[in-house]
Amino acid sequence: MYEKSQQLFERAQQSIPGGVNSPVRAFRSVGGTPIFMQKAEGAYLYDVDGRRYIDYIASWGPMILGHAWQPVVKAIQEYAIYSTSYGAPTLLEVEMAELIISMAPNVDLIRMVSSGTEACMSAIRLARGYTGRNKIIKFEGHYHGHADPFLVKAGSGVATFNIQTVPGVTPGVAQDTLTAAYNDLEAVKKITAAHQGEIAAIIVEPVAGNMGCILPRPGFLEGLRSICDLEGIVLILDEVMTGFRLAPGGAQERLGIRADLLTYGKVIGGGMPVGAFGGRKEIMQHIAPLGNVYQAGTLSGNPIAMIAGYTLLKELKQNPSIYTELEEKTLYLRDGLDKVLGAWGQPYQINQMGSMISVHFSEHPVTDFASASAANNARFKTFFHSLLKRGVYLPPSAFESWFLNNALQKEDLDATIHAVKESLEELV
Ligand code: KE4
Repeated sequence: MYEKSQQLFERAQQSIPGGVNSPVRAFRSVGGTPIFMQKAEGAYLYDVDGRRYIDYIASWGPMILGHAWQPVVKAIQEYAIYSTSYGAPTLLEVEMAELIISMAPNVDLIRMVSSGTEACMSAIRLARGYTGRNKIIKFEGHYHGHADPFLVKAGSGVATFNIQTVPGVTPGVAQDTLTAAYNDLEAVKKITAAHQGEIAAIIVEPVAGNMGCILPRPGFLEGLRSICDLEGIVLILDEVMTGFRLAPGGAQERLGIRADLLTYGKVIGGGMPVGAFGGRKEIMQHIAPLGNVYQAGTLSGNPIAMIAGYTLLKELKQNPSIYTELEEKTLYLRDGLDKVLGAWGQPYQINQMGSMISVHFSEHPVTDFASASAANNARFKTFFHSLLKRGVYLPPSAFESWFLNNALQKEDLDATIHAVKESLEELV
C-alpha cells in the first residue's frame, strides 16, 4: 500500500538519523512507515505512491491558507531572482517588523530568527539578562523547541517518545528549569514562593498544542500575569503555534492576556524557516547590538523567508474573515466528530479553540500532561492508521494538536467525519 514510501524510508535511514529530519515525522509512536510526500496543494497532500490525503497537520501549523497558496509561491519566485540572501539589512525586514507590530499586541520591538526554537531560547536568555535571575518555570507537556533549558518534561516529540531526561542536557542546565502542571496555579505560587527573586521568566503555551490541544482554565493565564507582576518575573507567551492562528493578534488578542515577551514561528514564515521574538521596548533594548544580551543568525530576516511570511500575514491582516471561516470549519468538524464518536459509545474528549483541535480517547477531561498521558493512546494509534488508509492525515501522535487550513471545504470535512465513522469499528 505504501511501497514507495517504504523503499524511500529504507534508503533515508542510511544517511539520516531515523530517516527523518525531525523525530515526530518518524511515526514512531503510531508505528508503520512514515509517508513520503511528493507535493501538496490546497488542503491536500500527495504521497510518492500517488495517494491523496486531507491534511490536518498543515506542516505543524504554518500552512494556514493551505498548501502552495499562490500569492506566496509567486512572491518567492519573484524575489529569488534578486538573490536568496544578502547578510545585510533590507527593506523587507523593516516592512515585516512593522507589519507584525501592527498585528501583535504589546510588541514594541521584534527580532527575526529562523525557527521557533531560536525564538524561545533567545527570549529566555533575554529574560535572564534583563532580570539578572537564572531560573525559569515551564509547564509539563509544553514544548518550546529543542534548546537545552526546555527539554525538561517537554511535550511534542519528547512526550511522544516518553523521554524523561534528555541525554546531553546537563544537570547544571536542568536545575534552572522548574516545572509545574499546566493549569495548576497553586503549584506556580508554591514554586515562586520557594524561589523568591530567583525566577527570570515563566514561559507558557497560552493554548497548549504539544500534548494535544489543551485550553487554559479560566483565570489561569490571568493568574500567571498577576504572579509575574508581583514578583518581577517576565511572562513569555510562546505563540509559535497560536500566533496569527487564533486571531490576527494571536492568543493575546483572543484571550485578552498581556505578555512581556512573545515568541513566534510557523504561520509567521508562510512555510519558510522563520521565527521571531519581541515585546516591550524596556526589555527588548537589552538585545545586542543595543544591549549585551547577545543573539544572532546568518539567515535571520532572510529575504525569501520574509517575503513569504509578509505575503501571508498581510492577507491575514487584511481579511480577518479568514479567522471566522476557519473557526466555522473547525466547529463543523468538531460537531461532526462529536456525533459519530458520541454514537460509538466509547469515552472520548474533543479539545478545541479556533482552528486547533484534538481528539483524546479518555473518559476524563484532558486538561494537562497527566490527563493527556492517561488517555487510551494505544487506541489513537489504530485511529491514526484507520484514517490514514482512508486518506485523512492526522499528526502521527496523540501529543499533538491538529491544525485546520482554510483551503478545507465542507466536502473535505464531511469526508473526514465519514472516515472517522467508518474507522470506529476498527478501533481496539
Ligand atoms: P521549531 O524550532 O520546531 O520551529 O519551533 C519549536 C516550537 C516552539 N514552540 C512551540 C509551541 C512549538 O509547537 C514548537 C514546535 N512544534 C512542533 C510540533 N509540535 C514542531 C514539529 C517538529 O518538531 O518537527
